[in-house]
Amino acid sequence: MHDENCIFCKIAKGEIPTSVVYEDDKVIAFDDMEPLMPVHTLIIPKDHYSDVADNVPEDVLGHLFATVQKVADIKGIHEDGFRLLVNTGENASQSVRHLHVHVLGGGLMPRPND
Ligand code: DGP
Repeated sequence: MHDENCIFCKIAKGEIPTSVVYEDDKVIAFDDMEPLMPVHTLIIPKDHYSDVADNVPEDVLGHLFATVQKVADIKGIHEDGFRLLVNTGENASQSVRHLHVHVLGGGLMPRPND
């Protein structure tokens, strides 16, 4: 369940130094290297799935999203609110083809159509 050419698989295996926010046996959360907001953390499954539509088992999806509130608590953004972003495929400009959830917070974000 790993792709040796995938940068996020390398992060999941601890092969690349990363600012880890949370980790357990199934997921790892780490700070984005190009933050768009004061808080910008990525949550990934440790197993490799190219995106959210890559036949990801429901328990993996559930665990991934259950981790969101842990990250929000750790980062102190739970109360004020935050945004989740899951870019999927070419039209969404997904640049890393390993499923990841962006957790963005720490300030007011305009609605996408504003
Ligand atoms: P996306 O466009 O949804 O595929 O976003 C991928 C994000 O991953 C982008 O915001 C930059 C981030 N990223 C890419 N490579 C690395 C890395 O090696 N380390 C960290 N911390 N973030 C990375």
